[in-house]
Amino acid sequence: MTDHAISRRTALTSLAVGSMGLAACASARPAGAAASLAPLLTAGELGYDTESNTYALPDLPYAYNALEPAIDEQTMTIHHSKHHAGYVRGLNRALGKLSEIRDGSGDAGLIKHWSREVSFHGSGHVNHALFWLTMAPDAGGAPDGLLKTHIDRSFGSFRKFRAHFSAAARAVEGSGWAWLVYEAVSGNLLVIQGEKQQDMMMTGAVPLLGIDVWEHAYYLRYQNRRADYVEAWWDVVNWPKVAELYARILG
Ligand code: MN3
Repeated sequence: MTDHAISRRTALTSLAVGSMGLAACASARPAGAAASLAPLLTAGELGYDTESNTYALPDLPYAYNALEPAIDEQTMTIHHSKHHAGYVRGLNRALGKLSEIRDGSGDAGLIKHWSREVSFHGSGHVNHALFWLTMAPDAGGAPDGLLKTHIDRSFGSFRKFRAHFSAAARAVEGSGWAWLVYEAVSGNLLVIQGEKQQDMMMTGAVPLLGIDVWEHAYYLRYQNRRADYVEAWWDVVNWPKVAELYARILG
């Protein structure tokens, strides 16, 4: 181990996990890991229509009650049909307003506002599309194959990864997400926190798996008990889908 690696590991160990925004053990890029990033979700998975250049709310790949008891039917229904739909609507609206500004018919003074709207609603749309796809009924457990190998390499073990991820999710301040992301330069998998839909994200890092810890994601069933929601969520993580997304990134 190099001095650099030792000092990095020492620094990481000294961090309180609860306040950790970003951490991973040092490791070389895994064999086969591409340095450039391929698109993660497909146009179909994002409801993108080339003709109209707009996004539509993708259907859930399962019924609203399919993730019971971890996530209840009413929460899923409102979350998908109201909250997620709102992000899609907000993204299309903001893109339209920016198009009007380019055409000269819009209010150029609002370019900052609509740009921020694209960031927030666009991230909200992608985050939720990814969230639904990476959950499934009768799921959970642990990953296998290449993803398991790379989780072990980046975090020490699946158990350590899960503890780190759960602690990050519990500790998100206010509304946000905990993410498992792939960072192409190092080839490491990292756990990071996101606030709102896009704040505190890491440029170039590609999310593979995230948990929505906005109160709208759990409050009906769990009220203030976010930790219980996070624990139950592991039972519905769709590892085969996460592995599929990881394979897309590695190309
Ligand atoms: Mn949400």
